[in-house]
Amino acid sequence: MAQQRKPLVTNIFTADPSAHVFNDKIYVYPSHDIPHNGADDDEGSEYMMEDYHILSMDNPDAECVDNGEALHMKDVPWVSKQMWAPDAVCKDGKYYLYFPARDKEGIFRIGVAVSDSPVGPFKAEPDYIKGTYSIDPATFMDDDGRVYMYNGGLWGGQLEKWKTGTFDPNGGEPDKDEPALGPLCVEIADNMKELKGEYVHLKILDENGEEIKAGDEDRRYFEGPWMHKYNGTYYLSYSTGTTHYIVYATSKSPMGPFTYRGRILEPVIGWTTHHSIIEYHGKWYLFYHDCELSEGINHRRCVKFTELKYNEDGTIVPIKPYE
Ligand code: FUB
Repeated sequence: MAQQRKPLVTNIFTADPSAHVFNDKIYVYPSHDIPHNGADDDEGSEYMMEDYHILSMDNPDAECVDNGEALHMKDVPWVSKQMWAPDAVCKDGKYYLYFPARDKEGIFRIGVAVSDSPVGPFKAEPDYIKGTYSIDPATFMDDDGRVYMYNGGLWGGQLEKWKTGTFDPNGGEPDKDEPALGPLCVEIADNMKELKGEYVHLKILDENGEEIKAGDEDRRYFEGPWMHKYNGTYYLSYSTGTTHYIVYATSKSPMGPFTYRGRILEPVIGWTTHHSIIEYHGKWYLFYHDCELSEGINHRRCVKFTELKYNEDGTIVPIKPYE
């Protein structure tokens, strides 16, 4: 039986859970952390993942199953290393796994792999999706069937190196009093293997309609975006990285601009925090990770979930993960 706020599986280390409901079952697309004794750094070199395992649960009370290896780096011709946080979409009976990894030049790109089953095995396209860069793809199918990808992450995720639109290995974050870099958003083409158009940098505004500044580390975007829709409003949620919160901003459009609304999850054990949000049979759930299973080793994480509640005005009730 899966228990809320407990590791979903303990046979492997898992992180970055992207949860979805397909055919009335819950599927979780996580990163698969590989244990090692190397040091941590600001580039995230400690996150050495090489493959994906898909988790599934018949319902939130059922046992969580590790469905085994669904895709391995050796079968993805364009990847050199670090297969990080993935996500998946189901369209016309096929499942598309979107995943970031470093290409042969060491630049993070997003690739896609296809399967007839939500748990794989997935077959990767030979090259990454043209026009993509950085990490943490989160895919969202709107009610009209259009599919959007949100992605991007600072530091190890290289987002600031693309500030000018081309890759600058020395590119840094904006100054503290300048607008922060927002996540990227782009529509995915009907064939699910290309982009429709180019990335847009999403704007996240404060309560005065001003863009959140790069120095506002409690609220600015860092990595790990997620999109969901609740009562017709688009909720963009993300990690603030250096301050370790999951926070959210809302809009009437999937491409914003978004207005910051508050926190969803207080810091967990470990440096990173990463989440997803789903509805299952009328209840809402937050999937997240921490390092409880490894007693605090940053690259040995475990995926958990808990119920998420809204207030009547559409704000989210903040979650304290250990209370
Ligand atoms: O798992 C590697 C990286 O750590 C992810 O891409 C980030 O979101 C953070 O969780």
